[in-house]
Amino acid sequence: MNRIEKLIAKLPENCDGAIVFSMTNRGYLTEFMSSDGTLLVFRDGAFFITDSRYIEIARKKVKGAEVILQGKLADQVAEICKDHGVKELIVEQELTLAQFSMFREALADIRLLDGPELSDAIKGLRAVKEPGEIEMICAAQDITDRAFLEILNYIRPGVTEKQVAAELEYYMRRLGADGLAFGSIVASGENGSMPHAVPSDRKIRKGDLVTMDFGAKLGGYCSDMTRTIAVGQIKDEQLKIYNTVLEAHLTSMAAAKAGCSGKALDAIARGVIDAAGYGGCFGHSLGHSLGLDVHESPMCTPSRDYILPAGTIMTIEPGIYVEGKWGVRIENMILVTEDGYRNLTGSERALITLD
Ligand SMILES: [Mn+2]
Repeated sequence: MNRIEKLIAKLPENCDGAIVFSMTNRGYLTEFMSSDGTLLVFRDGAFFITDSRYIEIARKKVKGAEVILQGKLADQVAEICKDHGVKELIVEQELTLAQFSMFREALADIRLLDGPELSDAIKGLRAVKEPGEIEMICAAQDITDRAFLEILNYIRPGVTEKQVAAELEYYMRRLGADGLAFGSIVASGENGSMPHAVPSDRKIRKGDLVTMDFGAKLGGYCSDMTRTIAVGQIKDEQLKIYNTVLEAHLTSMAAAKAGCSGKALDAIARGVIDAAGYGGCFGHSLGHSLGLDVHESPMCTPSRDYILPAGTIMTIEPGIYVEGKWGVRIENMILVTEDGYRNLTGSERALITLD
């Protein structure tokens, strides 16, 4: 079964089909990425409408849908629906209000269902990676790991966070990345207490911890890793934080297995951090899935209980952030399996100290 056929099997019974408009959901289902396009999925077939910029390549690459050149989109969608006797269509929750209004106006005779069922069905498909997707994410991570080794030769007192980010990104591109999975984070010294700090002109100094969170994109797929390294001699408290985060990372990861609860894994990591006296210093979730997007469902979070299926890829990324002082985060990706997990990140996790 191709991905569109898998979606058809999961469509709620009360609808005749679905409109998939958002970029990554469309890209996932058709296995063709484009900034423009509309996918109509009916029980008896699917149609992918796109404009002249993509039509030639779409005709070669789109899987499981008939490719149609875009004219006046709203009229085309209405006509195709009429030809197929469609009365009720489910739309994604990812649509903007403006897009939803456009379809509602164009499809006056059709009932549009805007519940979560379509988005949840696609999330469920995307959560379980196919072998080819796992291979691509591993290849993206291999580039990311190699870029990390390279950057260790570049970091020294006096270079700025922005310079480190630029070099990291250059290494990833040179090693074959198509682009970045997300804007790289390089946070040194006191900037390390902000989990999503933007690289600044701050110069790295002796005694700094430097957190780098980055990932390559390859074939549409993201990788994601974080390492905190030390430059020069660090204080005992910095080392204690590092070792606590590492223990939280290792113990929560060790409990990962298909069918386990993401909330429970988060609680294991949070328990280690709280017990070391850093309660309240780990504000974000333990981890997230990723694929075509850098953040995907499911998650390991205290705010909702997700059950992790076999074949999902999760990040495990606990951190401790002490405002105005410093921060540490260690992030690997794992493939969740029936027996446990497979670690997909090759880089060293023991503290690396550069002189
Ligand atoms: Mn991450």
